[in-house]
Amino acid sequence: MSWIVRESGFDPERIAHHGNKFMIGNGVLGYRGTLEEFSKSELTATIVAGLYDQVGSKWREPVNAPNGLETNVFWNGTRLSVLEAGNVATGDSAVKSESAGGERDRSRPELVAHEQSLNLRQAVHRRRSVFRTGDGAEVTITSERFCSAARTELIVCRFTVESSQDGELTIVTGINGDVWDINGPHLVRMESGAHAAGDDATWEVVSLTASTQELGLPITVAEAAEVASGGEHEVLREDLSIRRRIHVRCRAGEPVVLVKAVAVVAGLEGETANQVQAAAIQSAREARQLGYDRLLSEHAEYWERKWSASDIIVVGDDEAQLALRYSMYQLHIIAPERSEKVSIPARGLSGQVYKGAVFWDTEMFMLPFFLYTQPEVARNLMMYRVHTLGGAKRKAAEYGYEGAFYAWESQETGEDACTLFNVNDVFTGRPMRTYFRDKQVHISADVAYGIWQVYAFTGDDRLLLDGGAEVAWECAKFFYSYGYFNPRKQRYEILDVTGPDEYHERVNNNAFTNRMVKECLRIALDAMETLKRGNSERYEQLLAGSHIQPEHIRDMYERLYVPEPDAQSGLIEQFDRYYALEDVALPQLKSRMLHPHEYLGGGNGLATTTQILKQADVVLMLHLFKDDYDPAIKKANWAYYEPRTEHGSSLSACIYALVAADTGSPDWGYPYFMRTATIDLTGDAKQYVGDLYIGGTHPAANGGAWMAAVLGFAGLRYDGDKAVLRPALPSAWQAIEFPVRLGGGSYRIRVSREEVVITAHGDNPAGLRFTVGEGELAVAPGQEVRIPV
Ligand code: IFM
Repeated sequence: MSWIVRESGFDPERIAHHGNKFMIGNGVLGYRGTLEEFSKSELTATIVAGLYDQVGSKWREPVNAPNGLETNVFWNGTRLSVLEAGNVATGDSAVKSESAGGERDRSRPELVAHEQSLNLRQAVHRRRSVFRTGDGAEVTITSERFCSAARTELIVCRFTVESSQDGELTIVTGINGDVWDINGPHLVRMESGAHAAGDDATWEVVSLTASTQELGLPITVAEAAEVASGGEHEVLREDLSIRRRIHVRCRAGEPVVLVKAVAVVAGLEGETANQVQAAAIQSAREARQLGYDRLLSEHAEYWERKWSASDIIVVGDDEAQLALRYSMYQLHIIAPERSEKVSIPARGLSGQVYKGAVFWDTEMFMLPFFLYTQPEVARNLMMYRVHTLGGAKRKAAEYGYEGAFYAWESQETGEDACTLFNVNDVFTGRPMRTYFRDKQVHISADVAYGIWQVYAFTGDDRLLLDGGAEVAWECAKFFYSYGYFNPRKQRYEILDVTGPDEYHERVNNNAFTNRMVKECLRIALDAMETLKRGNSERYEQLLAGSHIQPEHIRDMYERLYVPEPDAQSGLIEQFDRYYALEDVALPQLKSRMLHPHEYLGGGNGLATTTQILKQADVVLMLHLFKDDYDPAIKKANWAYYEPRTEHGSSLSACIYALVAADTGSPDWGYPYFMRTATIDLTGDAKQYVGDLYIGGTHPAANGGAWMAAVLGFAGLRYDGDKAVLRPALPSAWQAIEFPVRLGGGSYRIRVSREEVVITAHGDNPAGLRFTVGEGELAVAPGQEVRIPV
């Protein structure tokens, strides 16, 4: 049961939310959970990872590929669509669409049942809609689709129509290039093609090829479609689409099955339009030959492997179980398993929101899931930062600094897609000056931190030698040039920054930022030592000609000011003079709002003069550097900052869950965990900032849910040498069980109220030391160890 996410009934108000909730993907393609009869008005989208375009001076964003799954059904000439059905009669949110007199319009089909579901285990989306037509027939449409994990250019769909009566069935299916864009249109020179498959010209592959406006990158969507029982076919071409009309005489009780294999291939590595087109057509043809069942079973095999590396069992809490699996599902469908040239955008592959850009979300919120379950993906994510170092160096130079200042919103080259005016004022419609791009300097420290995490976890110095050390070094140089040496206090300070709490821009000595910078400097020094040993030539090159040398970085590391807990209260001030701001309660602040979407930060935002923060800031620091602070300090700061936190970012709640678990108060943390884990199930997240639509999926929260469960409630930590388990299960949970990869070995860990059980895989290269409670033990390959708690 806990593998299925299901919604019954059709509510037009929930189309956009369901588009996110029922997404499928394979890390290369993301396909929104819309229905086959939907078009751009319902926000259909096929997002290709790493393919971006800019039209004129509009925002640069991901390209939405032509929709190859579009399918419309006509029963005796009448379209069967949930959008046009006269009456909906299922589910809590059923919509009654009746004529003015309350009478049903009998000429229109009636939607008598509708359901959408996701099978998380196999990553398959299903829909079932039952229509009653004017002539009394009951026609059931079912579809099943997946983005193949085995063939990552492929989306496969099986679409079935079955009727209670004989009738004329027309299916119009094909590729629609008239797509939803926020800042498009991105695709030009669209050309359709129909290609005979071998000797049998009836079942040809159809294709749409186009190129992006800015870089002229080619993309082809090719579709092979087949109705097992045959029928009459006709190809229909329009300017922006190619479809086929399939006419079938339908017999009562005999399903008509259409199988579609849609290949989406883009020229990301310099391929020509011809090459891209040939590859897409070839892929669609091969898929057609293999058939739906083979394609599904090879796809499902991949997913079995993903789940065996990551699935978590929560005993005693079905809701949490499903939400946690769903969170991991969302991460799996966007993970770049086979590419180190792309990372994970803040809204995954769910559309063009946030410009498809990669934020610090990846390093700080998603990376741990991959580190502990699929370290090779974690390495890919960090190699993306190595490949985009050029963009980061250009950004630092643009602002007059040394080293690497990573993009706040990074796309494929590392150039910053973040604009200086990133939010619109809802009152005037005018763009507002925001300082995300210029002042969230912590991004460079977050990147270095991520690189070090991968190195420390895997114990493999290749990432450092393959460019990771250079990244860390360049980030440290950036901070050295950005920092300020206060001669009076004889310390380095970091002035004029924006920390995680974006409502307070341009502050001095943000505790989180300063602590992260300190860590970055340490990482750079250590990473450079590794580089010196592994590639002394490169080490010398990096230092040659630079006035910033390791001794400068060391000096800054040693004398950098990091705000300390107050001796009496234990509180850490978020930034200089934070306590001088108005201490208003959150509901009171909200009562001052004049518009539900008004932005609380920026120049005049209501929160800027108050202590209300957008998201975890000091508390995030306490989570990342947990060994540096006593439990009493963590508790005091949690208690102080939580009521002042709006949780206006989806990155916030999980951190409060983690720190609550860390301080032995898992029940405090549980509601924050649930909020994080259900964010894409409920759709209860901020949809607007100013007038900017920010809806989509929330991979950082998905990663946060995993962190809260495994690092928080199970209390697991691994520093590259030994693992520590300090469980703090919430009352609702009897046990949690999960697999992890630590130090190159595979382990299964079960934490219950009575005991911790650690099982090491027989093929592990070596044993590993675990600390559980007060005790320490070594777990040898193949060994199962039980420790009472
Ligand atoms: O990176 C976050 C930021 O911390 C808050 N605003 C949204 C961004 C993307 O998730």
